[in-house]
Amino acid sequence: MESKSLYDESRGPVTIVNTGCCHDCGGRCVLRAHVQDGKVIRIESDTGPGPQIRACARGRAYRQRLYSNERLKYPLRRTAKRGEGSFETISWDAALDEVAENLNRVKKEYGNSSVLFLPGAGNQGMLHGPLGPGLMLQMFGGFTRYWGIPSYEGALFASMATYGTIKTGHSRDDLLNSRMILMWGWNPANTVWDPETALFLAKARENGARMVAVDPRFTDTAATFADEYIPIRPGTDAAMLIAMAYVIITENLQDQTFIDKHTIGFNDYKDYVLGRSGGVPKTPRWAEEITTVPAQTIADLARKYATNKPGALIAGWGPARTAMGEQYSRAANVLCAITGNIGINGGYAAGFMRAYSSRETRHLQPDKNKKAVDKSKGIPSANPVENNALPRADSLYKLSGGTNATSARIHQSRIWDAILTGTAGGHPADPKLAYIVASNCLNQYPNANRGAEALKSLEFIVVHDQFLTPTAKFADIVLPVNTFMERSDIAPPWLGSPYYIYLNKTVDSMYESKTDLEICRDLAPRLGIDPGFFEMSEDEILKMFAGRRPDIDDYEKMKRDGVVKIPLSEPIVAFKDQVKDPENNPFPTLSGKIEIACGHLAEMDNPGIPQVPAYLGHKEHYDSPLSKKYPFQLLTTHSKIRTHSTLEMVPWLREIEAHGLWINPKDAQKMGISHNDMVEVFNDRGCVRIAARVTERIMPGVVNLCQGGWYQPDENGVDTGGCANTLTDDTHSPGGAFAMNSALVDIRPAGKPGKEAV
Ligand SMILES: Nc1nc2c(c(=O)[nH]1)N[C@H]1C(S)=C(S)[C@@H](COP(=O)(O)OP(=O)(O)OC[C@H]3O[C@@H](n4cnc5c(=O)[nH]c(N)nc54)[C@H](O)[C@@H]3O)O[C@H]1N2
Ligand SMILES: Nc1nc2c(c(=O)[nH]1)N[C@H]1C(S)=C(S)[C@@H](COP(=O)(O)OP(=O)(O)OC[C@H]3O[C@@H](n4cnc5c(=O)[nH]c(N)nc54)[C@H](O)[C@@H]3O)O[C@H]1N2
Ligand code: SF4
Ligand SMILES: [Mo]
Repeated sequence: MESKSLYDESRGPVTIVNTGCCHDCGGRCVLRAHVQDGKVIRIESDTGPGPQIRACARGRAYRQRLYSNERLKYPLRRTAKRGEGSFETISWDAALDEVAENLNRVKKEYGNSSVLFLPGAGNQGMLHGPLGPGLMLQMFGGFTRYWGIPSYEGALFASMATYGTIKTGHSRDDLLNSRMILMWGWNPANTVWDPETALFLAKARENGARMVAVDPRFTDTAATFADEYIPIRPGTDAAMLIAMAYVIITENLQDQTFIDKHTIGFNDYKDYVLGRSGGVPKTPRWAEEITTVPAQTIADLARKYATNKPGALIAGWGPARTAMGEQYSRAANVLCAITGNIGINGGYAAGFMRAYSSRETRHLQPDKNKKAVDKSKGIPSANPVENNALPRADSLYKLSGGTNATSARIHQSRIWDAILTGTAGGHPADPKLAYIVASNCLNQYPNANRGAEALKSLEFIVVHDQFLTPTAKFADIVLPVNTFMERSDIAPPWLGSPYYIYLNKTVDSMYESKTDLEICRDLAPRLGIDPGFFEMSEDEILKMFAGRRPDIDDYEKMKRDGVVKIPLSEPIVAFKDQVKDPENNPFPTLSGKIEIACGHLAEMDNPGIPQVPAYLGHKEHYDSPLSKKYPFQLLTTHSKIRTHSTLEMVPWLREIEAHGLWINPKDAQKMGISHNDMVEVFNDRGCVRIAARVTERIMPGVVNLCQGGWYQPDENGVDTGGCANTLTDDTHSPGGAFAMNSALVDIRPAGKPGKEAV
């Protein structure tokens, strides 16, 4: 398509390229790039029929990332100590020779398990990003990697334990059938959760649904959509959900027919809730002490949710990203079950919440791990290092479709510990070399100071990225990668709406940057690997991927349009068949029913993951002994101006919201801190110096530092870049949840902006 009118006519014609944005931000949106003389001069979004897949400010501001002067332009070799950030420019040949030399050497000296592969979420297209390097290293004889995804590991574990699947969601249009919507620790106004979510929340509100937000912060979502906002102390949600069950059970508001027909273990849960099996009755008064939510509010919400059916309890992942995160998710799932809100229009099962299956990775390779696991023989794997490793005893290995249960992997939060302590520390490998692709792991994994120490101890580090991130500063070799505007790809939506976007290459690769795939093509021969796959053209591979998806029937049309929206004849409702006809459609759990008490968990016999959901404390809980030393609970939420640490360098986005520590005026006043004053936030793991954002939008006793600020320690080791993970704990819950919203901290004033700390 050509048009000139809007533009300077003395220059060339303007072409509109249908492309998209595919960073890991809860979206995957249509972008229409206006290109003139080989340069993107303007970006707009979906102009097609609704519901539109509309880009947010981050995608629309992408020109400032594409053309940022901070982009990596050439391959770099380190010239100073790790982390100092001094590099020299070298040729691609010299860089790849050095990477290959080190890979070959480490393999020979220590074996493939010493090669640590750390893929990140930077690119969410099917083709570009870590896919190529992963296949290459697999052909090279394998590597050690992590299990546990910080996004959702707690929610996933709970979803598997309760329902045996992660497909527990409804398509968003079904919100129009809900009479009540509980937005629990969920902030899609910022985090998107598929681009049409805000539209359907707005429509549901117009439709008269009662909307309630439960969150320690008065979020943009609460401000925009909620009729009622309930602040809650972080990490205590399980107590509130269990007390809601108490009200429902003692007032006989449960859906007994549904419970009898579709669930097992209700009586075990009832015993726990009523205090018959140890402990006290879990009354609203009991929960008020723990959560700070008034008992009356808890009881009212329970009654309304149980009697205004259908109701959608949407249990966000933020509260599950806590030290005992899976208990909250399990308690939410069970509340949906005992009220019979599952398998019906307008209801919701909570759980992991995938609706449509477009994110499943069938296009890559047959997943051998989907076979039933024989514990004595181990898990078959395409990665030679993992082949036939036994399943982890703390995993739900008898169920297929959750986290890979192999004991050959290291939990992501323990990667730094594994580098520093290796097999002697109980880990499955002794990492010597890190191969890092599309990941700012130093910044994004918990406990960044420990991460820096770990990265310093490795023999060799190679990073593929687009910017010199805090992680890249620790690399021996940094390889410049192009952005999604400089290549083609297909991207499924973030959680699972029924569409795909096709990203047409918009401009040529800038400077000497390449795709991750091209890097593998050039590296493969140096590693003695057949570069076959890597020599296929982008178009051949994308066509092959699309061909393996039954819901993409016209590849060329998708490519032309930049998007394929799959029409639904009716809203997707998880477990509709199981609830309508249970005889012929068992739940994919071991019992075939919703497991309020989970048999697999009972076998584990671990008090940290009891068979029914429970409220459990931990070492950094609000009432733990450590809270005397560090009295504030720190949240590290997802920022509206970044996708994790990506887009940090975009000036337009920085104008939207300044990075800072959210603190309630009551707390700030006690310490003499005013808005914009510098503060130091600290605990035993580190210290961050940052401006205070004094706001009533966060409850007293709780502070928030959005994750993604770039780690930048000064000469005293104080992080001046505002990286939340300078403060977070590198351990995980018994079910694998990350403790990123469970750090205790203290705060001290550190002067006025621009002045030295006091
Ligand atoms: N703009 C933007 N969008 C994104 C991303 C991004 O980086 N930027 N990242 C994407 C990715 S990969 C993911 S995994 C998702 C993450 O999506 P979420 O996990 O939903 O996002 P968060 O902001 O971490 O948390 C959501 C809410 O939970 C609240 N919360 C935290 N702890 C507790 C608690 O203990 N109890 C209660 N009730 N609430 C709590 C927070 O205050 C926050 O408002 O977002 C995706 N979307
Ligand atoms: N404290 C705290 N920490 C968190 C979270 C939290 O809630 N709290 N959330 C966690 C979550 S949910 C997630 S998903 C992770 C995300 O953590 P990461 O996966 O590390 O995500 P990003 O920080 O966005 O870093 C991705 C990097 O990939 C680069 N990149 C983009 N596209 C490409 C490409 O095509 N090729 C290559 N080679 N590089 C590319 C970007 O420039 C960027 O540096 O962070 C986690 N960290
Ligand atoms: S940053 Fe996310 S929500 Fe925004 S345009 Fe890109 S993919 Fe869409
Ligand atoms: Mo995530």
